[in-house]
Amino acid sequence: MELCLYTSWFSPFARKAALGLELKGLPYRAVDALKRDFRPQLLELNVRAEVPVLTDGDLAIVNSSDILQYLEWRYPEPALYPAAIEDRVAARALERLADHRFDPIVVDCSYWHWADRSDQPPPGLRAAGQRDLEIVLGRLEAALAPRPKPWPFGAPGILECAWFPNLVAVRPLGFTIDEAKFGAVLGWLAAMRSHPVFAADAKRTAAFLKTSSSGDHERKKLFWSGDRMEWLLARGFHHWLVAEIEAGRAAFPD
Ligand SMILES: N[C@@H](CCC(=O)N[C@@H](CS)C(=O)NCC(=O)O)C(=O)O
Repeated sequence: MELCLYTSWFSPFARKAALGLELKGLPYRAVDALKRDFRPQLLELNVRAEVPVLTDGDLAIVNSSDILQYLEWRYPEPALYPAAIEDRVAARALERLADHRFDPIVVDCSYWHWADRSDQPPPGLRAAGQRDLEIVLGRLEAALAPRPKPWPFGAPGILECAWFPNLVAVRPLGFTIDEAKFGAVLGWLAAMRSHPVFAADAKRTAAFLKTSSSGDHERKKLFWSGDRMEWLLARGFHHWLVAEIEAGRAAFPD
């Protein structure tokens, strides 16, 4: 049966699912599902029109965490989850930290680097981003520091899949990660960067960014959902978001 990943090499969550497939050594077909002309088909697979979606024969699995869990059930070896139950709980908690706290900050601050817009970020956004990234990285550092090196749970798995795509983007986006404060995080990032699966992922995304065009992909209207809106609202950027909506520059899940 063919595995097919509906993806975008620009999406941290789609890359997370792809990394899971690749760590398991599973061959799959990749479809660029955020291409404008693919939208009707993507809506059939996922009512929210979000990537990633994995199909395995007749089964369609939506949502990156569900995809990693499915892969583990269906193709158990090599494992993406730690063996010990308490480590599984810890790894899932750190996966959620990446998905729900880290991703919104990185993505919300990234728009001025790739979207089709000529303005500047709202005043204070980047400073709020740096401050909150440090809070989240502090939590990650505290969790990683006492654990084995280079892989906190013995081998790369759900933790690395969830963190790598956004963590590798932090410095290129102009944020700082202080070596004195975040030594365990930076050592772990270096280990991922030199692992063939993660190195290939970073290369693929860089190549995608060079070739993708606003003709093929939406770059004017930003897609807003859940935690990415929550972070903006919680940090007082609600007026900016409302202005984006009123200017017709916001899209939402159907
Ligand atoms: N909770 C979902 C989030 C997926 C998500 O936010 N996908 C974004 C890309 S990172 C998306 O497809 N957005 C639609 C768009 O940009 O048109 C997951 O973990 O898979």
